[in-house]
Amino acid sequence: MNDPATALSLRARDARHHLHPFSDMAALNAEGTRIITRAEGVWLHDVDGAQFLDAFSGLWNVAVGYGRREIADAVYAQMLELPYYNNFFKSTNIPTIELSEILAQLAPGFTRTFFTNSGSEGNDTVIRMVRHYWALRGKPTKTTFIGRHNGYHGSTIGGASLGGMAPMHRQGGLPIPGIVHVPQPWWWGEGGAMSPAEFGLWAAREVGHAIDRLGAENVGAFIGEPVQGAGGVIIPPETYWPEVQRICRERDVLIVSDEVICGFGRLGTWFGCQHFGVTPDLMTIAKGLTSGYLPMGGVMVADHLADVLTEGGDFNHGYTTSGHPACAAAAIANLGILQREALVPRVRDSIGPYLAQRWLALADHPLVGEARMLGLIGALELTPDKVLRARFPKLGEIGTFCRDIAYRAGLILRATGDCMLVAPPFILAESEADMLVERTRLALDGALEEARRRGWV
Ligand code: PXG
Repeated sequence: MNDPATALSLRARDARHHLHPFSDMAALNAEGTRIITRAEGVWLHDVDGAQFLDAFSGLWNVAVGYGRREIADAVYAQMLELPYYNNFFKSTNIPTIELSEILAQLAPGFTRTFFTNSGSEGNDTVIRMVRHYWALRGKPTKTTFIGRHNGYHGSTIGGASLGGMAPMHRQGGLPIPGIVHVPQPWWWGEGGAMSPAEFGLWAAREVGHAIDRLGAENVGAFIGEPVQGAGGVIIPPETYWPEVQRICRERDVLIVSDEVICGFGRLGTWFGCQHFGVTPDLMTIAKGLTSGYLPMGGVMVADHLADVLTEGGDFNHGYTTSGHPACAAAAIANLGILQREALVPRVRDSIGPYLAQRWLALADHPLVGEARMLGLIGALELTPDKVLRARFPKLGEIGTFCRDIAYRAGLILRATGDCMLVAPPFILAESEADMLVERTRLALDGALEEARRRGWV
C-alpha cells in the first residue's frame, strides 16, 4: 500500500479517536503514528510502502515470526467449533486442557497453570495467589513482595507496583502497600568498582537484607525477570540468581520468575530461570506463549504450591476470558511450531551465537560502552566515555536519535533511555542477522555524528 491520501486520513482518525499506551499523545498526534499494515517472517510493511526488519519481535513476543498460517487456521477452526465458553462453573474446553498438559511437559515440576489474558493479569494473579497460599499454610502475615528497581511486571495496579519503574509509580500513587524494591543487578550502570561477579552477589544479598529488615514472617515472595527486558536487557552476573535462590530458600520466601519475555525460548532455554539454574515456585507467562497472535497469559504453579491451592477451597479469582479456547488453540499451534522447528535449540546453538558474535563486535564503536546478548535478546549501552561508563547530559536523547535513524534505515530497534535493545524473532536468517547489525552500525554512526555536533563527545 502506498496511498498518501489514505495514510493521511488514517493518521488523522487515529489522532482523533485513539489513545496509545505509553505515549505522549500530543507529540504523537503532531508527528503522526506509524501504521503497520502487514508482515511476513521478520519483515513489517507500513501504510507508506516502507519495509522494516523487526528486530524487536513486535513487543518482544513474535517468536515464530509473522505470517504463520497454521496458527491462523487453528484459531479459525476453533472459532467455528467453539468460539467461547468460560472456565468458571465447573466447565472447561478442549484446547485449554491440551495446552495445560503441553505446558506441564515443558516445565518439569509445574503441572498446573492458571490462565489470564496478559502478563499484567498474570502478575496480579500472582499477588493474590501467593497471599492466599500463605494464608492456607497458616502464615497470613507473609504478604509483602520484594521486586526490583527498574523491573517491569506490567501496567495494572498490581503489576506496575511489583515493577520498579519510577515514571509509572509517579502516576496514580504507586506502588500499592506491601511491595518493596531492592537494587537491580545492572553491573554496567550500577556496579561501580566491583567486578560483575562481586556485584551479582552484592545485589542478591540486598534481597536478603530487605527480607531480614521486614522480617521473613512478613514476606511472601520475591519477583524478578530472569533477564530484565523493558528495563534495558539487563543480564545479571551469573552469581546473582543462585544466591537469590539460596537466600529465599533459607528464609522460606517464594520465588516468582516473571517469564513473560524470557519464557518460551528467548534465552535459548524453554524458561529463562533454567538458564540461570533457578527453580522458582511460580512463573508468569504471556507474550511468547502465543507469539502475540492472540492475547494470552498465565501463572504456572509448582506442585508443592498447587497441591495446597487445590486442597484449599475456592480461589476467588478469574477473568471472563481465562483459558479462552481460540487463544489456547493459538498457543498450541505456536508451541507446536517452536517444537517442530526446534527453534529453542536454534536460539541457543545457532542463530543466537551467530547474531551475538556480530552484535558483541559493535562494542568497538566509539559510542558503545557495553554490548551484551544472551540467546536472542541483547543491548548496547551508549556512552560518551567507555572507561568511566559515563552518561549523556540528558537521558534518552541519544538513544532516541539512534532509534530514529535505525527506523529510517529500515530497522526497528527499541531504546530504553540510552540503551539500544534487540530481541528478534527466532526464525531470523543469518543474512537478516547481518543486515540487523549493519543497520545498527549505521544508526550508531549517525548518532555519533549528532553527539559530536552537540559537543557531547
Ligand atoms: N512482565 C514482563 C517481564 C513484561 O515484559 C509484562 C509482565 C506485562 O505483560 P502484558 O501482557 O500485560 O503487557 C511485561 C510486558 C516495552 C514493553 O516497552 C514491555 C512490555 C509491555 C509493553 C512495553 O519494553 N512487557
